[in-house]
Amino acid sequence: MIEKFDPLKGESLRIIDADGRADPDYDPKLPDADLRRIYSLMATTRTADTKAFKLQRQGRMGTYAPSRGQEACQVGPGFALKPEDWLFPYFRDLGMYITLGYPLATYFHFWMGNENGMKTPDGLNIFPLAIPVASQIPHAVGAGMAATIKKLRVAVAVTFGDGATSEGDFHEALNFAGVFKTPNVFICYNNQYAISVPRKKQTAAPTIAQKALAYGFSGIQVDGNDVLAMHAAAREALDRARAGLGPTLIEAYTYRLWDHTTSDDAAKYRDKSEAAEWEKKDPIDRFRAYLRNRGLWDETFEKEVAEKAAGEVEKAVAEAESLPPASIEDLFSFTYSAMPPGLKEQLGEAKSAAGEVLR
Ligand SMILES: Cc1ncc(C[n+]2csc(CCOP(=O)(O)OP(=O)(O)O)c2C)c(N)n1
Repeated sequence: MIEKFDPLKGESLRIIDADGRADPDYDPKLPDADLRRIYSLMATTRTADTKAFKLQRQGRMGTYAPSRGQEACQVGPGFALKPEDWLFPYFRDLGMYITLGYPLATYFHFWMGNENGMKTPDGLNIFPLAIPVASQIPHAVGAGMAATIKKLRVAVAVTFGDGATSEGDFHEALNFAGVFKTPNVFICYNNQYAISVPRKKQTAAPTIAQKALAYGFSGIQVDGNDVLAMHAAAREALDRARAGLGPTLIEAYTYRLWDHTTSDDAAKYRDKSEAAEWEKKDPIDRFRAYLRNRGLWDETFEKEVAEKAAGEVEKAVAEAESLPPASIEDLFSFTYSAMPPGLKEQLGEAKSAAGEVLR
């Protein structure tokens, strides 16, 4: 399927149309239970994301990067990953985390300022999320090369935004991936902005997907607000990676409905009418229409999903807030196994500024 959509011809994959009707040629034909589960995961992501935003405003969470509008491009591929695969995520990936079963309380704890929140529980192959833009992409390719050397039949997925594609790390990583035919799936959430920089100032190329061609492998642009399209594209790319057929770049064409982070004000650089147009393409509404057409959605189901999501989110917040808060040491402890003298000195300064005695 991936080869059928040529980014150079402006072709992109979309399965569910605006009325919630699926293209029978590309519908991945998931079992009903899976479809309902995907809806529930998207709804939980929306609920948790909204809660995180509010917690920041109440002073109960640090700076937070919201995922509103990007639930389909995160949950769709997350649902295609197998437990033995690896994920190298970045800071805007709540739906991935929820789909892969990362404890929400632990995730919230991270955004409350505690590095322990990035200690992935045993059994989950998720690297700590990257804040430095694009730095996770070479790491993912390295992991892909390691998997090949160890003859593991696993795929290694990595997520990043459109802004990351301007970093050297992106190009170096994709070049290695092409040359060494690594089992990577590169998922770019093209949400149209890198903070205030619009996509058209990021690259002169008409699509991000086509950048894969220069590195000798396939790229596909996908409607990132269509969860089935994102799932189908990711599933095929992950299967190909596991089978030793090399990497794929997936460009999820989507939109960040809220601010870049809680420290940003998108109204300063985006026209309100633009966001209003994208509100109409809400990925959860689209998938709900699809489920309704298939007789898999009604008000009772909606209520069940909403109550379950609210319950899980409230429980996670209570748990995260009961965990120990971050200490000053935590800000310094996680880069080096033995702290170099310069950092030790800064730790001392930070502690005395905070009125603590250096131990
Ligand atoms: C190496 C690096 N440079 C700059 C920043 C500051 N910064 C944080 S997010 C961001 C924009 C990222 O945009 P994009 O990659 O499109 O992802 P999005 O935030 O839109 O999901 C920048 C420049 C950073 N975190 N790391």
